[in-house]
Amino acid sequence: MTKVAVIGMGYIGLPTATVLALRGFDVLGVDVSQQVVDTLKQGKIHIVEPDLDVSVAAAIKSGALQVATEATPADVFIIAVPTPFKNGNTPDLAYVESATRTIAPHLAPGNLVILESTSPVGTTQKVSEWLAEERGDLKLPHRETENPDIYVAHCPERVLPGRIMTELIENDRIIGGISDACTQKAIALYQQFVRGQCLPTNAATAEMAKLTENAFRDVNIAFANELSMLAESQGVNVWELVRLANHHPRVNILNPGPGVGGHCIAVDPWFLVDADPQNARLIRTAREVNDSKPEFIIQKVKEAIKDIENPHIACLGLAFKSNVDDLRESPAVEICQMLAQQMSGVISAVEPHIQTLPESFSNHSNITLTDTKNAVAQADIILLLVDHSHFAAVPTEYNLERKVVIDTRGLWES
Ligand code: SAJ
Repeated sequence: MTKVAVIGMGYIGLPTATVLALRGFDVLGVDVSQQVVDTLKQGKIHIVEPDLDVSVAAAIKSGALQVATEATPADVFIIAVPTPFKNGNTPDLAYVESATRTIAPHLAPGNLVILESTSPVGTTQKVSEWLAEERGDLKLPHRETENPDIYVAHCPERVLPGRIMTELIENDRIIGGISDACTQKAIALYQQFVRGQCLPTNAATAEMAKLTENAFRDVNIAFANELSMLAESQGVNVWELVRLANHHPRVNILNPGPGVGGHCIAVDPWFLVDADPQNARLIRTAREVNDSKPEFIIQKVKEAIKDIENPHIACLGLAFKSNVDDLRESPAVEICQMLAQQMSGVISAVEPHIQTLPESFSNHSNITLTDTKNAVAQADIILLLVDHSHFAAVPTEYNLERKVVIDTRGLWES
Protein backbone atom coordinates (compact mmCIF):
# COMPACT_ATOMS: atom_id res chain seq x y z
CA MET A 1 0.00 0.00 0.00
CA THR A 2 1.31 3.47 -0.88
CA LYS A 3 2.20 5.50 2.17
CA VAL A 4 1.65 9.25 1.86
CA ALA A 5 2.82 11.90 4.32
CA VAL A 6 0.96 15.19 4.02
CA ILE A 7 2.80 18.10 5.63
CA GLY A 8 0.46 20.82 6.92
CA MET A 9 -3.02 19.99 8.24
CA GLY A 10 -4.70 23.20 7.12
CA TYR A 11 -7.46 23.97 4.65
CA ILE A 12 -5.72 22.03 1.86
CA GLY A 13 -3.56 19.45 3.60
CA LEU A 14 -6.27 18.03 5.85
CA PRO A 15 -8.89 17.52 3.11
CA THR A 16 -6.22 16.07 0.80
CA ALA A 17 -4.95 13.66 3.46
CA THR A 18 -8.53 12.64 4.22
CA VAL A 19 -9.49 12.03 0.60
CA LEU A 20 -6.33 9.95 0.09
CA ALA A 21 -7.05 7.93 3.23
CA LEU A 22 -10.62 7.25 2.12
CA ARG A 23 -9.23 6.18 -1.29
CA GLY A 24 -7.20 3.42 0.34
CA PHE A 25 -3.83 5.12 0.89
CA ASP A 26 -1.97 4.76 4.17
CA VAL A 27 -1.73 8.42 5.21
CA LEU A 28 0.19 10.31 7.86
CA GLY A 29 -0.97 13.91 8.40
CA VAL A 30 1.79 16.06 9.89
CA ASP A 31 1.34 19.40 11.61
CA VAL A 32 3.67 21.44 13.82
CA SER A 33 0.77 22.29 16.15
CA GLN A 34 0.29 19.74 18.93
CA GLN A 35 -3.22 21.15 19.47
CA VAL A 36 -4.21 20.47 15.85
CA VAL A 37 -2.79 16.95 16.06
CA ASP A 38 -4.66 16.25 19.33
CA THR A 39 -7.94 17.49 17.86
CA LEU A 40 -7.56 15.37 14.73
CA LYS A 41 -6.60 12.28 16.73
CA GLN A 42 -10.03 12.44 18.34
CA GLY A 43 -11.60 12.43 14.87
CA LYS A 44 -12.55 16.09 15.26
CA ILE A 45 -11.56 19.07 13.08
CA HIS A 46 -10.23 22.55 13.79
CA ILE A 47 -11.61 24.29 10.69
CA VAL A 48 -15.06 24.69 9.17
CA GLU A 49 -15.56 23.13 5.76
CA PRO A 50 -18.70 21.36 4.51
CA ASP A 51 -18.50 17.54 4.70
CA LEU A 52 -14.94 17.56 6.07
CA ASP A 53 -15.91 16.58 9.63
CA VAL A 54 -17.59 13.28 8.71
CA SER A 55 -14.80 12.36 6.30
CA VAL A 56 -12.05 13.05 8.86
CA ALA A 57 -13.93 11.12 11.54
CA ALA A 58 -14.26 8.14 9.17
CA ALA A 59 -10.62 8.29 8.01
CA ILE A 60 -9.29 8.48 11.57
CA LYS A 61 -11.60 5.74 12.82
CA SER A 62 -10.54 3.38 10.02
CA GLY A 63 -6.87 3.96 10.90
CA ALA A 64 -6.07 4.94 7.30
CA LEU A 65 -5.36 8.50 8.47
CA GLN A 66 -2.94 8.96 11.34
CA VAL A 67 -1.58 12.26 12.58
CA ALA A 68 1.67 13.36 14.22
CA THR A 69 3.84 16.40 14.74
CA GLU A 70 6.73 14.82 12.86
CA ALA A 71 7.11 13.06 9.53
CA THR A 72 8.20 9.46 9.15
CA PRO A 73 9.38 7.59 6.03
CA ALA A 74 6.77 7.39 3.24
CA ASP A 75 6.53 6.78 -0.51
CA VAL A 76 5.05 10.19 -1.23
CA PHE A 77 5.42 13.51 0.61
CA ILE A 78 2.89 16.25 -0.12
CA ILE A 79 3.78 19.72 1.14
CA ALA A 80 0.68 21.84 1.82
CA VAL A 81 1.89 24.65 4.08
CA PRO A 82 1.11 28.38 3.83
CA THR A 83 3.01 30.74 1.54
CA PRO A 84 2.17 34.16 2.95
CA PHE A 85 3.91 37.40 2.03
CA LYS A 86 6.33 39.47 4.03
CA ASN A 87 6.62 43.22 4.34
CA GLY A 88 6.76 44.86 0.95
CA ASN A 89 4.57 42.13 -0.53
CA THR A 90 7.38 39.66 -1.18
CA PRO A 91 6.64 35.95 -0.86
CA ASP A 92 7.64 34.26 2.38
CA LEU A 93 8.89 30.74 1.63
CA ALA A 94 9.97 29.99 5.21
CA TYR A 95 7.25 27.36 5.79
CA VAL A 96 7.95 25.62 2.50
CA GLU A 97 11.67 25.55 3.20
CA SER A 98 11.17 24.30 6.74
CA ALA A 99 8.73 21.56 5.61
CA THR A 100 11.17 20.53 2.88
CA ARG A 101 14.08 20.27 5.27
CA THR A 102 12.04 18.30 7.84
CA ILE A 103 11.09 15.60 5.34
CA ALA A 104 14.64 15.33 3.95
CA PRO A 105 15.97 12.85 6.57
CA HIS A 106 13.10 10.44 5.81
CA LEU A 107 13.60 10.27 2.04
CA ALA A 108 14.60 7.07 0.26
CA PRO A 109 15.20 6.36 -3.45
CA GLY A 110 11.96 6.17 -5.44
CA ASN A 111 10.12 8.71 -3.27
CA LEU A 112 7.95 11.44 -4.77
CA VAL A 113 7.85 14.95 -3.24
CA ILE A 114 4.97 17.18 -4.26
CA LEU A 115 4.61 20.87 -3.53
CA GLU A 116 0.92 21.84 -3.42
CA SER A 117 1.36 25.24 -1.75
CA THR A 118 0.77 28.20 -4.06
CA SER A 119 4.28 29.39 -4.84
CA PRO A 120 6.25 31.91 -6.87
CA VAL A 121 7.87 30.64 -10.03
CA GLY A 122 11.07 28.77 -9.18
CA THR A 123 9.99 27.42 -5.77
CA THR A 124 9.72 23.76 -6.83
CA GLN A 125 13.25 24.00 -8.18
CA LYS A 126 14.30 25.40 -4.79
CA VAL A 127 12.61 22.46 -3.03
CA SER A 128 14.76 20.14 -5.11
CA GLU A 129 17.86 22.19 -4.28
CA TRP A 130 17.09 22.28 -0.54
CA LEU A 131 16.66 18.51 -0.56
CA ALA A 132 20.02 18.17 -2.33
CA GLU A 133 21.64 20.31 0.37
CA GLU A 134 20.23 18.07 3.10
CA ARG A 135 20.82 14.77 1.32
CA GLY A 136 24.08 14.72 -0.60
CA ASP A 137 23.63 10.94 -0.92
CA LEU A 138 20.55 11.24 -3.17
CA LYS A 139 20.26 12.23 -6.86
CA LEU A 140 17.74 15.10 -7.12
CA PRO A 141 15.94 15.87 -10.40
CA HIS A 142 17.24 19.40 -10.99
CA ARG A 143 20.59 17.70 -11.69
CA GLU A 144 19.64 14.15 -12.63
CA THR A 145 16.54 14.67 -14.80
CA GLU A 146 15.85 11.21 -16.21
CA ASN A 147 16.72 8.83 -13.41
CA PRO A 148 16.64 10.76 -10.15
CA ASP A 149 16.42 9.05 -6.78
CA ILE A 150 13.72 11.50 -5.72
CA TYR A 151 10.96 12.83 -7.99
CA VAL A 152 9.84 16.42 -7.36
CA ALA A 153 6.75 18.11 -8.83
CA HIS A 154 4.39 21.02 -8.30
CA CYS A 155 0.69 20.30 -8.27
CA PRO A 156 -1.03 23.50 -7.16
CA GLU A 157 -4.23 23.13 -5.20
CA ARG A 158 -7.17 24.89 -6.87
CA VAL A 159 -10.09 24.08 -4.59
CA LEU A 160 -12.62 26.67 -3.53
CA PRO A 161 -13.12 27.02 0.24
CA GLY A 162 -16.70 25.93 0.89
CA ARG A 163 -16.53 23.30 -1.89
CA ILE A 164 -13.19 21.69 -1.08
CA MET A 165 -14.34 18.09 -0.69
CA THR A 166 -16.06 18.16 -4.08
CA GLU A 167 -13.47 20.15 -5.99
CA LEU A 168 -10.56 18.04 -4.69
CA ILE A 169 -11.96 15.14 -6.70
CA GLU A 170 -13.67 16.90 -9.59
CA ASN A 171 -11.25 19.67 -10.58
CA ASP A 172 -8.65 19.25 -13.31
CA ARG A 173 -5.11 19.35 -11.95
CA ILE A 174 -2.05 21.01 -13.43
CA ILE A 175 1.01 18.86 -12.75
CA GLY A 176 4.48 20.20 -13.43
CA GLY A 177 7.55 18.19 -12.58
CA ILE A 178 11.15 19.31 -12.37
CA SER A 179 11.61 16.84 -15.25
CA ASP A 180 9.24 14.78 -17.40
CA ALA A 181 9.95 11.72 -15.28
CA CYS A 182 8.77 13.68 -12.20
CA THR A 183 5.62 14.87 -13.99
CA GLN A 184 4.69 11.32 -14.97
CA LYS A 185 5.29 9.98 -11.48
CA ALA A 186 3.07 12.69 -9.95
CA ILE A 187 0.32 12.18 -12.53
CA ALA A 188 0.25 8.48 -11.67
CA LEU A 189 -0.53 9.44 -8.06
CA TYR A 190 -3.22 12.07 -8.75
CA GLN A 191 -4.99 9.84 -11.29
CA GLN A 192 -5.77 7.50 -8.44
CA PHE A 193 -8.09 9.96 -6.67
CA VAL A 194 -8.88 12.82 -9.07
CA ARG A 195 -11.77 12.49 -11.52
CA GLY A 196 -10.77 15.65 -13.43
CA GLN A 197 -8.00 15.66 -16.02
CA CYS A 198 -4.33 15.66 -14.94
CA LEU A 199 -2.64 18.16 -17.23
CA PRO A 200 1.12 17.74 -17.65
CA THR A 201 3.54 20.67 -17.85
CA ASN A 202 6.79 21.81 -16.27
CA ALA A 203 7.13 23.12 -12.71
CA ALA A 204 7.50 26.81 -13.62
CA THR A 205 4.38 26.80 -15.81
CA ALA A 206 2.39 25.00 -13.11
CA GLU A 207 3.50 27.59 -10.56
CA MET A 208 2.62 30.50 -12.83
CA ALA A 209 -0.70 28.94 -13.88
CA LYS A 210 -1.90 28.91 -10.28
CA LEU A 211 -0.87 32.53 -9.73
CA THR A 212 -2.52 33.46 -13.02
CA GLU A 213 -5.86 31.93 -12.04
CA ASN A 214 -6.01 33.90 -8.82
CA ALA A 215 -4.75 37.12 -10.43
CA PHE A 216 -7.44 36.73 -13.12
CA ARG A 217 -10.13 36.56 -10.47
CA ASP A 218 -8.63 39.46 -8.52
CA VAL A 219 -8.57 41.67 -11.61
CA ASN A 220 -12.19 40.82 -12.37
CA ILE A 221 -13.33 41.51 -8.81
CA ALA A 222 -11.38 44.79 -8.93
CA PHE A 223 -13.40 45.79 -11.99
CA ALA A 224 -16.62 45.16 -10.04
CA ASN A 225 -15.30 47.03 -7.00
CA GLU A 226 -14.18 49.99 -9.09
CA LEU A 227 -17.62 50.07 -10.71
CA SER A 228 -19.28 50.11 -7.29
CA MET A 229 -17.32 53.23 -6.33
CA LEU A 230 -18.02 54.89 -9.69
CA ALA A 231 -21.71 54.00 -9.50
CA GLU A 232 -21.96 55.59 -6.07
CA SER A 233 -20.55 58.89 -7.33
CA GLN A 234 -22.97 58.72 -10.27
CA GLY A 235 -26.00 58.03 -8.07
CA VAL A 236 -26.50 54.62 -9.71
CA ASN A 237 -27.37 51.35 -7.92
CA VAL A 238 -24.41 49.10 -8.74
CA TRP A 239 -26.36 45.87 -8.26
CA GLU A 240 -28.93 46.86 -10.84
CA LEU A 241 -26.12 48.12 -13.08
CA VAL A 242 -24.24 44.81 -12.96
CA ARG A 243 -27.43 42.79 -13.39
CA LEU A 244 -28.37 44.75 -16.51
CA ALA A 245 -24.88 44.80 -18.04
CA ASN A 246 -24.60 41.04 -17.53
CA HIS A 247 -27.52 40.54 -19.92
CA HIS A 248 -25.02 41.29 -22.68
CA PRO A 249 -23.95 37.92 -24.14
CA ARG A 250 -20.23 38.64 -23.67
CA VAL A 251 -20.27 40.53 -20.36
CA ASN A 252 -20.01 38.75 -17.01
CA ILE A 253 -19.17 41.17 -14.20
CA LEU A 254 -18.48 39.69 -10.78
CA ASN A 255 -19.96 40.96 -7.49
CA PRO A 256 -18.65 44.08 -5.80
CA GLY A 257 -18.04 43.70 -2.09
CA PRO A 258 -16.22 45.27 0.86
CA GLY A 259 -12.84 44.16 -0.54
CA VAL A 260 -11.03 40.93 -1.30
CA GLY A 261 -9.87 38.64 1.47
CA GLY A 262 -8.64 35.15 2.13
CA HIS A 263 -5.17 33.71 2.01
CA CYS A 264 -5.20 33.24 -1.77
CA ILE A 265 -6.60 35.97 -3.99
CA ALA A 266 -5.50 38.83 -1.72
CA VAL A 267 -1.96 37.39 -1.62
CA ASP A 268 -1.01 35.44 -4.74
CA PRO A 269 -1.17 38.25 -7.34
CA TRP A 270 1.63 39.97 -5.38
CA PHE A 271 3.90 37.01 -6.21
CA LEU A 272 3.55 37.97 -9.88
CA VAL A 273 4.06 41.67 -9.15
CA ASP A 274 7.10 40.89 -7.05
CA ALA A 275 8.58 38.74 -9.84
CA ASP A 276 8.28 41.42 -12.52
CA PRO A 277 7.05 44.76 -11.16
CA GLN A 278 7.54 46.62 -14.43
CA ASN A 279 5.22 44.42 -16.44
CA ALA A 280 2.64 43.49 -13.81
CA ARG A 281 0.88 46.87 -14.00
CA LEU A 282 -2.77 45.79 -14.30
CA ILE A 283 -2.34 43.06 -11.68
CA ARG A 284 -0.82 45.54 -9.22
CA THR A 285 -3.55 48.11 -9.84
CA ALA A 286 -6.25 45.50 -9.32
CA ARG A 287 -4.72 44.62 -5.94
CA GLU A 288 -4.66 48.29 -5.02
CA VAL A 289 -8.28 48.83 -6.08
CA ASN A 290 -9.43 45.84 -4.04
CA ASP A 291 -7.33 46.89 -1.06
CA SER A 292 -8.86 50.38 -1.18
CA LYS A 293 -12.43 49.14 -0.90
CA PRO A 294 -12.53 48.74 2.92
CA GLU A 295 -11.58 52.41 3.34
CA PHE A 296 -14.36 53.39 0.92
CA ILE A 297 -16.89 51.48 3.05
CA ILE A 298 -15.51 53.05 6.25
CA GLN A 299 -16.04 56.53 4.78
CA LYS A 300 -19.59 55.56 3.81
CA VAL A 301 -20.34 54.42 7.36
CA LYS A 302 -18.77 57.54 8.85
CA GLU A 303 -20.99 59.67 6.63
CA ALA A 304 -24.04 57.72 7.83
CA ILE A 305 -23.17 58.11 11.54
CA LYS A 306 -21.98 61.68 11.53
CA ASP A 307 -25.12 63.03 13.24
CA ILE A 308 -25.51 60.17 15.73
CA GLU A 309 -23.91 60.51 19.13
CA ASN A 310 -22.16 57.30 20.25
CA PRO A 311 -23.57 55.23 17.41
CA HIS A 312 -24.16 51.50 17.73
CA ILE A 313 -23.17 49.56 14.65
CA ALA A 314 -24.07 45.94 13.93
CA CYS A 315 -21.34 44.43 11.75
CA LEU A 316 -22.86 41.34 10.19
CA GLY A 317 -20.11 38.91 9.22
CA LEU A 318 -16.35 38.81 9.84
CA ALA A 319 -15.25 35.97 7.56
CA PHE A 320 -13.51 36.71 4.27
CA LYS A 321 -16.48 35.41 2.29
CA SER A 322 -19.84 33.72 2.65
CA ASN A 323 -20.42 30.53 4.63
CA VAL A 324 -16.85 29.95 5.81
CA ASP A 325 -15.22 30.54 9.21
CA ASP A 326 -11.93 31.82 7.76
CA LEU A 327 -11.01 35.32 8.96
CA ARG A 328 -7.63 35.56 7.21
CA GLU A 329 -7.08 38.84 5.34
CA SER A 330 -10.79 39.48 5.78
CA PRO A 331 -11.94 42.95 4.70
CA ALA A 332 -14.84 42.58 7.13
CA VAL A 333 -12.39 42.30 10.05
CA GLU A 334 -10.43 45.29 8.77
CA ILE A 335 -13.56 47.42 8.45
CA CYS A 336 -14.91 46.39 11.85
CA GLN A 337 -11.61 47.09 13.63
CA MET A 338 -10.95 50.39 11.83
CA LEU A 339 -14.43 51.63 12.68
CA ALA A 340 -13.98 50.64 16.31
CA GLN A 341 -10.72 52.54 16.41
CA GLN A 342 -11.99 55.66 14.69
CA MET A 343 -15.43 56.24 16.23
CA SER A 344 -16.83 56.89 19.68
CA GLY A 345 -19.66 54.34 19.66
CA VAL A 346 -19.81 50.57 20.02
CA ILE A 347 -19.89 47.66 17.61
CA SER A 348 -21.77 44.39 17.84
CA ALA A 349 -20.02 41.91 15.60
CA VAL A 350 -21.93 38.86 14.42
CA GLU A 351 -20.06 35.89 12.99
CA PRO A 352 -22.08 32.70 13.29
CA HIS A 353 -19.09 30.48 12.43
CA ILE A 354 -16.87 31.42 15.37
CA GLN A 355 -17.30 31.16 19.16
CA THR A 356 -14.82 33.81 20.28
CA LEU A 357 -13.18 36.82 18.72
CA PRO A 358 -9.58 36.17 17.68
CA GLU A 359 -6.59 37.70 19.46
CA SER A 360 -6.39 40.66 17.03
CA PHE A 361 -9.61 42.01 18.60
CA SER A 362 -8.12 42.28 22.08
CA ASN A 363 -7.22 45.95 21.56
CA HIS A 364 -10.80 46.80 20.63
CA SER A 365 -12.82 46.83 23.82
CA ASN A 366 -15.79 48.45 22.03
CA ILE A 367 -16.38 45.37 19.83
CA THR A 368 -18.51 42.54 21.25
CA LEU A 369 -19.30 39.25 19.56
CA THR A 370 -23.01 38.56 19.72
CA ASP A 371 -25.90 37.06 17.76
CA THR A 372 -27.94 38.64 14.98
CA LYS A 373 -31.02 39.24 17.11
CA ASN A 374 -29.14 41.14 19.79
CA ALA A 375 -27.01 43.10 17.38
CA VAL A 376 -29.90 44.21 15.19
CA ALA A 377 -32.09 45.14 18.16
CA GLN A 378 -29.52 47.57 19.57
CA ALA A 379 -27.98 48.99 16.41
CA ASP A 380 -28.50 52.33 14.68
CA ILE A 381 -26.61 51.08 11.63
CA ILE A 382 -26.77 47.62 10.12
CA LEU A 383 -23.59 47.02 8.17
CA LEU A 384 -23.71 43.78 6.20
CA LEU A 385 -20.12 42.71 5.50
CA VAL A 386 -20.48 39.04 4.56
CA ASP A 387 -23.25 37.41 2.55
CA HIS A 388 -23.57 34.36 4.82
CA SER A 389 -26.86 32.55 4.09
CA HIS A 390 -27.49 32.99 7.83
CA PHE A 391 -28.12 36.72 7.15
CA ALA A 392 -30.33 36.35 4.05
CA ALA A 393 -33.62 36.70 5.93
CA VAL A 394 -32.58 39.57 8.25
CA PRO A 395 -34.73 42.24 6.49
CA THR A 396 -37.84 40.05 6.73
CA GLU A 397 -37.16 38.60 10.18
CA TYR A 398 -36.36 41.87 11.93
CA ASN A 399 -37.77 45.36 11.87
CA LEU A 400 -35.09 47.53 10.27
CA GLU A 401 -37.23 50.66 10.04
CA ARG A 402 -35.42 53.74 11.34
CA LYS A 403 -32.09 51.99 11.05
CA VAL A 404 -29.50 52.82 8.42
CA VAL A 405 -28.77 49.73 6.34
CA ILE A 406 -25.51 49.42 4.40
CA ASP A 407 -25.36 46.23 2.38
CA THR A 408 -21.80 45.89 1.01
CA ARG A 409 -22.57 42.56 -0.73
CA GLY A 410 -25.92 43.15 -2.38
CA LEU A 411 -27.42 40.26 -0.39
CA TRP A 412 -30.62 42.15 0.30
CA GLU A 413 -30.99 43.66 -3.16
CA SER A 414 -34.05 42.23 -4.84
N1 SAJ B 1 -15.26 38.10 -3.98
C1 SAJ B 1 -15.94 39.24 -4.34
N2 SAJ B 1 -16.73 39.21 -5.44
C2 SAJ B 1 -16.88 38.09 -6.20
C3 SAJ B 1 -16.18 36.93 -5.84
C4 SAJ B 1 -15.37 36.95 -4.72
O1 SAJ B 1 -15.84 40.28 -3.67
O2 SAJ B 1 -17.64 38.13 -7.18
C5 SAJ B 1 -14.37 38.11 -2.81
C6 SAJ B 1 -14.79 37.11 -1.73
O3 SAJ B 1 -15.77 37.66 -0.89
C7 SAJ B 1 -13.47 36.90 -1.02
C8 SAJ B 1 -12.46 36.97 -2.15
O4 SAJ B 1 -13.09 37.67 -3.20
O5 SAJ B 1 -13.20 37.94 -0.09
C9 SAJ B 1 -11.98 35.63 -2.67
O6 SAJ B 1 -13.04 34.70 -2.72
P1 SAJ B 1 -13.21 33.63 -3.88
O7 SAJ B 1 -14.41 32.82 -3.58
O8 SAJ B 1 -13.16 34.27 -5.21
O9 SAJ B 1 -11.89 32.76 -3.83
P2 SAJ B 1 -11.11 31.99 -2.65
O10 SAJ B 1 -10.02 32.88 -2.17
O11 SAJ B 1 -12.02 31.39 -1.67
O12 SAJ B 1 -10.47 30.77 -3.51
C10 SAJ B 1 -9.65 31.07 -4.62
C11 SAJ B 1 -10.12 30.22 -5.82
N3 SAJ B 1 -9.48 30.70 -7.03
C12 SAJ B 1 -10.19 31.01 -8.14
O13 SAJ B 1 -11.39 30.93 -8.19
C13 SAJ B 1 -9.41 31.43 -9.35
C14 SAJ B 1 -9.80 28.76 -5.57
O14 SAJ B 1 -10.12 27.96 -6.71
C15 SAJ B 1 -8.33 28.59 -5.21
O15 SAJ B 1 -7.99 27.24 -4.96
C16 SAJ B 1 -8.06 29.41 -3.95
O16 SAJ B 1 -8.31 30.79 -4.27
C17 SAJ B 1 -6.64 29.19 -3.52
O17 SAJ B 1 -6.43 28.41 -2.57
O18 SAJ B 1 -5.74 29.73 -4.14
